[in-house]
Amino acid sequence: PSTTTPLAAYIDLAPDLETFEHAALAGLKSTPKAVSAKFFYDERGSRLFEDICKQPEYYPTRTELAILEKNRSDIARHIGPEALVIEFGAGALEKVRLLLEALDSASGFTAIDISGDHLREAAQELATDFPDIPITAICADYTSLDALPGEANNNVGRKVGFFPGSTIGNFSPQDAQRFLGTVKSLVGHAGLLVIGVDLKKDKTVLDAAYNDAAGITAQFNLNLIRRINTELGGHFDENSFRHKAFYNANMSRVEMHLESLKDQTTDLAGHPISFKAGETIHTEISCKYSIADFQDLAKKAGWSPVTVYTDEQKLFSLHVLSA
Ligand code: AVJ
Repeated sequence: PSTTTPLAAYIDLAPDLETFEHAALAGLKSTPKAVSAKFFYDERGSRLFEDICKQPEYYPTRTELAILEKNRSDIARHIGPEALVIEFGAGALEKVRLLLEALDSASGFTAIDISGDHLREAAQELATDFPDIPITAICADYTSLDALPGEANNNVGRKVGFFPGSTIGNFSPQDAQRFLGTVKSLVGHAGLLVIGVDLKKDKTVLDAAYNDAAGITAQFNLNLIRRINTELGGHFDENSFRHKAFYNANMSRVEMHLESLKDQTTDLAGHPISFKAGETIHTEISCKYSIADFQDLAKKAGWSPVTVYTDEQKLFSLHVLSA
């Protein structure tokens, strides 16, 4: 019979539905229309994102995993013993396994994610595979978390933020700087941050990565319309919108939009929302940085670059920063 190790704690700080309704309404009433990428991640959205990571065009996940695998003992040396690792936007928790295996002692691991059930399942599996490490799961919007709950503070060694996947790219550079500052205060004195950052590159590679041939990224993007319909009682016709993603070189970012295929007026909780044919809802930015640009941004937030790893093709970077 299989046995499972219980989580040290599951802490539910989930934002309520009202937050999504409020943000969706405000975003759809403004010009241009925009809804934050964090609302992609319900249970289905989290699963679709994991499918994206397996698509041949989507290079970030496998590249970052290879960088992590190759350099994890060096990273572990920087981290030292008895650390508490805190992951922001934890998802499937595949990457942190490589890190936890390399650390010969860790005083704990805390995973924070907005998608609660998904997080709980992934954290439970991790706890079972790493029975000696107390594992805490926090369901929360980490972009508005300014302190760790008490249970997540029982570390002996340093606190280490772990933010892989280039999720930092979802923030504008200005918001990224602010978030990096928040993480610095969360990890405190002697803290570290291990952060994955996608690198600037050829437009054709980026356009392909966000327009996979199997159409998974399109389904992921359109999942926002599903959520608006099922959770907020919207009346959007999913088939009258299409996925649109492209690299905007001037802004060094990939943009995802949902484009209306016709003039239409839809309804969201009694509010009419009108679209012109070709008008879009801006749903995501994914900012790309050079190594030097990202280090400059981190320095502006008070971090000191320790080291940076990359792959041979210079597709992706993994930075170690110290507080
Ligand atoms: C999870 C934000 C890193 O921007 O590449 C993947 C999300 N969107 N394909 C990214 C995403 C479309 C992803 N991040």
